[in-house]
Amino acid sequence: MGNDPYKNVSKFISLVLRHNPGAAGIRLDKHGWADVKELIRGVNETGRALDMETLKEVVRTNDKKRFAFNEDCTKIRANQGHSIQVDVELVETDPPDVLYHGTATRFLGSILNKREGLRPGSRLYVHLSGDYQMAVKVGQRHGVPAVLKVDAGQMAWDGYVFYLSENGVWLVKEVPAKYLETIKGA
Ligand code: HQG
Repeated sequence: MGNDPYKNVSKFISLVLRHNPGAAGIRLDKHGWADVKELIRGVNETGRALDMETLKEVVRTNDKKRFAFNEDCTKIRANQGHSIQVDVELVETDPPDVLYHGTATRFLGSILNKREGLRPGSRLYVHLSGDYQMAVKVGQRHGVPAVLKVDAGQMAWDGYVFYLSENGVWLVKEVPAKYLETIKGA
């Protein structure tokens, strides 16, 4: 993870494909696809070197498999994590009984005490993980990590729809506080 030679360009591509295509002067279609040639041209125009071979390596070696090509590699999109309104054709999937959400201890007051639950914030979905350790890592991005256990089985029973992204991230529109329990963090 720490020695990814493509980290900088990969971060920029994440920004472009999830949040701000205009940063590379491009547009996404309604399914979140960017034209590969346009993306390469646009990234180069920002002063970052990128060619097709490198882009393929970025996609192949990405630690979280964040990006996907279409079949003939003429289009590329982010598998999840968007803040712009796109439909990446997420697959509705029955969740396991338990999922985890990594956050920071400083957010627990509003999530649990104020009973706001988990909100997607600027993204389209709340991101959950089947793996506790991954949730700890996600939480660390925001500060002192806290991990919430999500009663996904009960949520599904109650009619909440879950999606599993191509790269294994569980997504749901919201998680009301009653389905949450702190298992790490104050
Ligand atoms: C928090 C990374 C206060 C929420 C990761 C989180 C993930 C609340 C933050 C993906 C709240 C939003 C997404 C409430 C939620 N009050 N805080 N009511 N409800 N929050 O970055 O889940 O590396 O948008 O707990 O691996 O941290 O980019 O979401 O702390 O899968 O591919 O508001 O990003 O993937 O932060 O991360 P984010 P996230 P990548």
